[in-house]
Amino acid sequence: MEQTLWRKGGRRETKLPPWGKGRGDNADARPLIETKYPGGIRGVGGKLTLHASVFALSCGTFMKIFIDGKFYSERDAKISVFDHGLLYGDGVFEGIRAYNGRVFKLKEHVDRLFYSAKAILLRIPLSPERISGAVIASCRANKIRDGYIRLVVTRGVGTLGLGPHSCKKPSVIIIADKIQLYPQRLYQSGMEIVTVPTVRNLHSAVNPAVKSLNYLNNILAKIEANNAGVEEAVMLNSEGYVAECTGDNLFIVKNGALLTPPLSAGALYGITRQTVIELAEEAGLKVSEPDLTRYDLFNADECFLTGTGAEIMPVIRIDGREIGDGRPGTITRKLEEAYHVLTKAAGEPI
Ligand code: PXG
Repeated sequence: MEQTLWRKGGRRETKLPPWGKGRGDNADARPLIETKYPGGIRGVGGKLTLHASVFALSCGTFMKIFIDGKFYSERDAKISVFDHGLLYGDGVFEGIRAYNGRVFKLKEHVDRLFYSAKAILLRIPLSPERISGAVIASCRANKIRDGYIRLVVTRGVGTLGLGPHSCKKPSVIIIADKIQLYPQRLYQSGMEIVTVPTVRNLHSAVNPAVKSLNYLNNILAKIEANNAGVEEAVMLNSEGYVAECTGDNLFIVKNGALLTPPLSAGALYGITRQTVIELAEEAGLKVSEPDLTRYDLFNADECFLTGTGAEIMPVIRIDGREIGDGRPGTITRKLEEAYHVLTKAAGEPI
């Protein structure tokens, strides 16, 4: 099958609207330097190539963490123990990547953050444009050109008791750091995964489409995978259909076509999932979203996982069954290549 998955990189870039001072109200925080960015920016010396905290200890420099409009040194970046994000997991988050001096799919991540917030009746105190600006400013403040940005909105400080009405102001936190979700060798060899007993949350309970701070469902499945000696878990929904993995969406290739569980099966509306669907369609591959069973996974020609953190991870064994010939598949490899070409060239300039 001759298919080209190459595309010329480069998406239309939009300029971020300028934005003024943040509205953060942490009483003891001072802007590090007054700039047009909220709370000011101060770069750290050196390139963050080690895990940031190790780097900080060895070099005496610390990450700059954005909290409610101001940058704090990593040591001083603290939120209240009365924040309902901590007390109840009440809040939403995003995990975003920067490549080559650009923030990849920034608009999509910020949009999803607002959708998650709307679903849990959380009013984000900054506009989408300001949130986007704060993400860019955080990358600049930490000299991040390639990295991982954790964007968190908590319900804010309240009294003990579940009711969110006592929380007057949600907090916006941005950490710009590095991430290595899985060992590099697995990208070469492919990963083994297992199905785990913990069932994906019901839509009618905690909807998996909401990227909330309440990730215990996924964490329990992750623990079960790790107990079985593997890095990731296939999570089934209450009907026994495949939903996704704990932090990645799942795809299979069968007879040259791409299949991935529908969002209604309990999958997150993954931004990498969507990107891969678009790349595959551009390359002329047929993509469908049917309900999938374990049987479908076992008899797939290829399987791979997608996620902002994971990128594209080939899967070679599921529950002891070899997938295809037990090696990363050719369509998987071509999609990986196309994804890397795109990430190098597209995104919001930092
Ligand atoms: N499913 C779940 C449950 C996720 O949390 C994905 C799929 C992939 O979606 P994106 O939009 O990234 O293609 C996610 C992504 C972290 C972290 O530590 C975040 C995720 C997964 C693992 C770790 O920030 N979210």
